[in-house]
Amino acid sequence: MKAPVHVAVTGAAGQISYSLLFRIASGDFLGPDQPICLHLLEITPALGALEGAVMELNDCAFPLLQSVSMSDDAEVAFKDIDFAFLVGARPRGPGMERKDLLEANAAIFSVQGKALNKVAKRDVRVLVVGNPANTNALIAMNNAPDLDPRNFTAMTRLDHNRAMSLLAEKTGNHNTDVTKMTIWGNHSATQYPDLHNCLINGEDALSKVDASWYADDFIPAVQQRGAAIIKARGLSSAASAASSALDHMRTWVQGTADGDWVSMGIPSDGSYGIEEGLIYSFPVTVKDGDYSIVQGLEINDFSRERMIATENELKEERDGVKHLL
Ligand code: NAX
Repeated sequence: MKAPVHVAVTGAAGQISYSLLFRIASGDFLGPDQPICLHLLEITPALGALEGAVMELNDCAFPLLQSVSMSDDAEVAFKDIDFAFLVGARPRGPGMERKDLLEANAAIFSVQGKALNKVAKRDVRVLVVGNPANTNALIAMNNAPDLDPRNFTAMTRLDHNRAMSLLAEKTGNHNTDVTKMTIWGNHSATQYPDLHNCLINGEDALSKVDASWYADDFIPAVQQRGAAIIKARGLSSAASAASSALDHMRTWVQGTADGDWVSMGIPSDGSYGIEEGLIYSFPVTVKDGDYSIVQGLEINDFSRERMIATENELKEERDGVKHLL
């Protein structure tokens, strides 16, 4: 039997985790032969609810699940972990301004970044799901000076998956027929889902749809999909977010398929003129556990304008929390 991997999940009593924990423990993350130890982090008032979720995890009698620990202290939860799913975040409360929300989350992610820096394995892979995901990842990364910045990522895989599925539906194909989808920028309404390099069954996706559908329907539909789900369900996306978080981490470990890529929020190295250091979503390929930004894509004026708009939003978010970086 393989040695267990140690996986931390924050916000473990929340709704995304209610799907995520069970899928990690059942083998959906790293396969049916990889034992798992779960390290769960919650705020103190939610530890009671978390106990209930842990009782259910135990009741599943998952063969792969070796241990489950709970804590309200990040330095305890992150001790010697291999993977961190940072899902927990402060939701926007009544009357809370965007600035207050950024600050409240910045405070959480600076503490968690410091804890990762102090106690996690040196090659820990970190995925930030909690919003504002890109800027939260930036804060965690900047508070972990002893860890490789490349190990801090933010989730835009849900946006990527949404875009693939909406395009497949529109063109009467299956999502597995769609390759080379790209989400640029922030996981927010400014993100830019780009079809210029996207293929459907190996053929140019843009040749299969109207330019007006692309600009006026598709892009806003991907950008607003989260809001559409809240409207329909009365709750924000949870199972799909958990599923995409698993996709993100699994791809990071196992690699991308030949001839395809995925979207990941990662520290910019200046590629495509995006300011270095921002956590920006790029198209990436992954090989041997390491990601590389897809280079050499042609960027036209339509794309450039949208890539800059979402970059500007990320700069504003960063400038709002500069004191915590
Ligand atoms: P919930 O409110 O159901 O759960 C969040 C949990 O985090 C709560 O149990 C809370 O007690 C806990 N928490 C708060 N502060 C914490 C801290 N300092 N340490 C540990 N735990 C803490 O939210 P849920 O629906 O699970 O969503 C979680 C986050 O994911 C939200 O920020 C949400 O906006 C974000 N999302 C991000 C997505 C993405 O694609 N990047 C998509 C889905 C989702 O909207």
